[in-house]
Amino acid sequence: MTTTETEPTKPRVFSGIQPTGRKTLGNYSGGFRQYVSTQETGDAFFCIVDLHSITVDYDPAELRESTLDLAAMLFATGLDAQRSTVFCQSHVTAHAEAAWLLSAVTSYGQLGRMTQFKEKAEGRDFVSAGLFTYPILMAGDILLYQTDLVPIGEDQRQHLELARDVAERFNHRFGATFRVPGGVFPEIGGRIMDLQEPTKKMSTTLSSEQGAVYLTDSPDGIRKKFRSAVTDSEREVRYDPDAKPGISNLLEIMSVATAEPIAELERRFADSGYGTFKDAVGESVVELLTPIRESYDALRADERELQRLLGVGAEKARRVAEPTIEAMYDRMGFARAAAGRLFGAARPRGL
Ligand code: AQP
Repeated sequence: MTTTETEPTKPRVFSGIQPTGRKTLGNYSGGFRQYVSTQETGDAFFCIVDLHSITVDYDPAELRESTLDLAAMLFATGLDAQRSTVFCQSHVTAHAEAAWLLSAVTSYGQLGRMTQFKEKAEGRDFVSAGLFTYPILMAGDILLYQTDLVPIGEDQRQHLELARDVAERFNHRFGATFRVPGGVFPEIGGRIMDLQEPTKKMSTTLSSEQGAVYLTDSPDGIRKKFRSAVTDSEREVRYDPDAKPGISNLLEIMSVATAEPIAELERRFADSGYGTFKDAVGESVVELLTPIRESYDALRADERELQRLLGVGAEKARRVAEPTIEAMYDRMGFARAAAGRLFGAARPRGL
């Protein structure tokens, strides 16, 4: 084990993203974009959280494909396999183990207050137990890596709060074991809204085709979606999320795409009609996403290389997670095999 793995001098960064559905501009803004900027400053781990994907109805064949889709998208948006550890959650069994152990210090009441659970459970005939316990798995994902910083969008704030509570409860009950992580939220674009229903977040699973912009949408498809984005009748390009959610969302999106401050955009489009403004927003997103889509297509075509990169990432992730999961078992009072983990590489003969 190298020194950098046990005593990181840079902050440890961790974030997870689900391999379900087509990734949206919201995921780009709260997720991908932040991963790339934090990889520059921290010792970064980015996890394709496939175990989370089975908490809602899904197709096993699609999960396999979308895991590689997401790996390609993580590299296409700028993650560098030399600098960041990119891996798949199910390749590191400590994640599932940590979730079970942490369930002992997670309150049922707090899980029931998670807004994402309520939103996703609403109106479904079948609500899996996994959808309810999902935040414990997420807490384990983060805590296993002794994480300092978690780059995420606003919708994950409540889940991160739960992870912090779980870490503190475990540390209090069993002795100091985890770092208590902090969130990194974008100043602009922490919650990109649905283009058709701008009071709801742009969502992979809940948005309509027209309401969400997908990272692999064609340039013309993107332009059309922005042209038909819902606004208001006032015709003034002004940032006011409460009174003007549609226009404010478009201003945030254009600011994310061009890195121009919102105030500057307000000035530039002060005398333009909504039509001109919407076209400009659409064009800025086309410019942002075109090189990403091209890079994605090239990377996605080489499955063997993607698998190789995920293999390298998993190996590093396993090494880094191992001391934490061992400490958890130990402090919780489990009798461990003298030669190491019962079912790990050091499994004693005869067991
Ligand atoms: N609308 C959003 N605005 C800003 N950030 C967002 N994120 C998601 N939606 C927005 C951020 O993207 C990262 C990955 O999210 P995820 O793993 O939860 O991916 P997902 O479930 O496929 O994405 P959705 O769209 O959030 O799906 P639903 O609504 O089905 O759960 C996270 O950092 C998240 O904050």
